[in-house]
Amino acid sequence: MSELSGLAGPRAGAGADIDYVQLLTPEGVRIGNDEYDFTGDDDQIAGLYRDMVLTRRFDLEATALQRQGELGLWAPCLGQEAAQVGSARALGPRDHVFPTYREHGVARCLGVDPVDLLRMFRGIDHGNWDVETHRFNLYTVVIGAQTLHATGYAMGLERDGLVGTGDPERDAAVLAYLGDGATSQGDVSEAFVFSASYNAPVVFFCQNNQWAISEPIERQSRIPLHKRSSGFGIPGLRVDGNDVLASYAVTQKALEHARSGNGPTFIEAYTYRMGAHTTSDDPTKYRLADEVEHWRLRDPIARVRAYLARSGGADDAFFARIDAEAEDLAADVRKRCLDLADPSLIDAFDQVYAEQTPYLTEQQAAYAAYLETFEDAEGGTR
Ligand SMILES: Cc1ncc(C[n+]2csc(CCOP(=O)(O)OP(=O)(O)O)c2C)c(N)n1
Repeated sequence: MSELSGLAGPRAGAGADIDYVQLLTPEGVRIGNDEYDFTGDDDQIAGLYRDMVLTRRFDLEATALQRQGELGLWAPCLGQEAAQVGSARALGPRDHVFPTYREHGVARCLGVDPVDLLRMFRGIDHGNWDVETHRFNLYTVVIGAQTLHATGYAMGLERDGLVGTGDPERDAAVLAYLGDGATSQGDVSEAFVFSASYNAPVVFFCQNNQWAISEPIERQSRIPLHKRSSGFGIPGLRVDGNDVLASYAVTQKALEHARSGNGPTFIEAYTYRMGAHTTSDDPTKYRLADEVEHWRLRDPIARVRAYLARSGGADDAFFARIDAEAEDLAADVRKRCLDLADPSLIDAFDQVYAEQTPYLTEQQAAYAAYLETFEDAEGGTR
């Protein structure tokens, strides 16, 4: 290895000593931190455990559905459940989220029907959940673009007088998710510049899952990711992304900081993508099994289960109940996915504008008349 390439540091995913905020060790032991604390009780921790188990089970079912040809593609979140659930459960009732395409655990916490996620990956719509009801924007596949949308929205909140009023019933912030690879995008640099310049109430939550498809993080950044934002004047910190309590605590504090008018924060959640980038990817082509094994020992769900079992916060009956609920969820999602109807072209005319225009009504009628000329026109999918 040349001296220059040595600057990139050790294989980040392979066991380097990492300095980050951690409140629950991989063995399930709670530890203290001077700045961050999880103040919830064991019932709340059991709730976080449930969120993670259900997220994982849904994610596995979606992966299986893709393998069986029911979805065109799936981007698994396996291994990232703690980063997603911890950060999402820290959201306040008026905060708004801008996700990438992998935030299935966040979608769950914000009440998005999991079948609505499947519809997108099945290719029958472009995302149809109500973003205002769920405060969860549509998935964004253009890497990094959502950080600009988030920044613009956050600047809007500020202009609407919804930041730093001191009234917890009013103040709001924005949580933008991004990947480690996204930090290499120009859009993200622009989002940093604007959010810092305008003191926008936005928290950038970067899930450093170590890989941007086949590109390892140390090839993209010579410094730890959380140090990147300081060049833009945005405080950055690193959290153990496989620790749901720490992810919750740091996000809660950063959101509060933003809501109070103190501006943006960048959080690097240090985690790992256990599965493939998407179902079109084969990670065995570019990463070693021992790296995956290293991270398997840091499983985000196992450590919470170990903690709850030891503390008495949950018993065997609780764990069995959650497992049964997860199986029910998977069966329900599978059934409803298989029942999804193919879209009909005739309906597309109704979805262009909120209110139909006369010209489109005319076009729709002409298309319907055209369909009538076919004997098997039922469904209008020609
Ligand atoms: C602007 C843009 N460039 C390239 C791509 C192709 N692409 C899809 S996913 C991906 C890697 C993203 O990695 P990261 O940001 O680390 O997120 P992760 O998928 O690991 O969650 C790339 C380059 C894209 N979707 N958009």
